[in-house]
Amino acid sequence: MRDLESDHRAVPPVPVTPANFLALPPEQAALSSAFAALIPVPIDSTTSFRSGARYGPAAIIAASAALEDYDLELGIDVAELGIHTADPLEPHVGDPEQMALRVKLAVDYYQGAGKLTGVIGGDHSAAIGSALATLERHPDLSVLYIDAHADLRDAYQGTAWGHGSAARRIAEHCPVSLVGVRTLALDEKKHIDSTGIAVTYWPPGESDFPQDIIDQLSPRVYVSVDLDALDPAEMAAVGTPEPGGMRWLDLTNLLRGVAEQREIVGFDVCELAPNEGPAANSYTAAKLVYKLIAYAAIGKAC
Ligand SMILES: [Mn+2]
Repeated sequence: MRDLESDHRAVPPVPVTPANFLALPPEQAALSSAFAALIPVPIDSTTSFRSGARYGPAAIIAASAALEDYDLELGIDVAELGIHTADPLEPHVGDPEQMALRVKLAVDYYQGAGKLTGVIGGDHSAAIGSALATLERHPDLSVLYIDAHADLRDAYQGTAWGHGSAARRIAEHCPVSLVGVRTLALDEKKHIDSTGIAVTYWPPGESDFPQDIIDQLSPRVYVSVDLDALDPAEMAAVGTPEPGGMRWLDLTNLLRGVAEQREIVGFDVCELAPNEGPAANSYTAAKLVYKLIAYAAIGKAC
């Protein structure tokens, strides 16, 4: 009989698929040597239309096993960077504010270990704690908030800490640039007009995309992505799909430009509701997480 007590990495002597992002072997998934740490946040209790974003993190991690480690665009092996996948946070379903605090503490923990920290949602309320933790570490931070919606409601459905208020809560503390917006409430439009908060509506019209957006950002940037910013043709599996959205290359060209001209110091990718659309959408979401890590890494190198 083998002694499993002394064998903390007991695996059978056959190939296995590790249940972490990119299905990395232990040496590439270890926190100590990883460039990035990913925190799954499986919440959707503040979702207003189609729920199911709680299944997003698991679907993204499962789909990521099919991604190639080598990134053709950048010419780097993303797995070589080292990516640690944390255990999923336990949802606090009693109080969205407490959940935001829980995310903030978790992000601060991994940032304190020197890791590029990414949150995998879950609904977009996960961005609040993540962005605010990053702001405490980088007081000159600005937030690039990519979303079909403005998320500027002071409160919605009885909470000020839900996904409809995420940009509003963050913008109370640091500059926010909204990108991709194509639907909003009158109160949100009035708030934009009275505060002058930067919004790039979609499509971006005559503006110099993406440079005009990059020019709005401070040297260190937190990137928050609600996947509904993408057009439903490429991303239908979201709680609130909105036609007329960004295409994959619009989004990745923007993010690459930000990484080259600024420093990406944290991010979230939220709102995948995998049961609401094609399985291909989970793969797209996983690839976006992968691209954000890769862009942040090459940005640091240049
Ligand atoms: Mn949205």
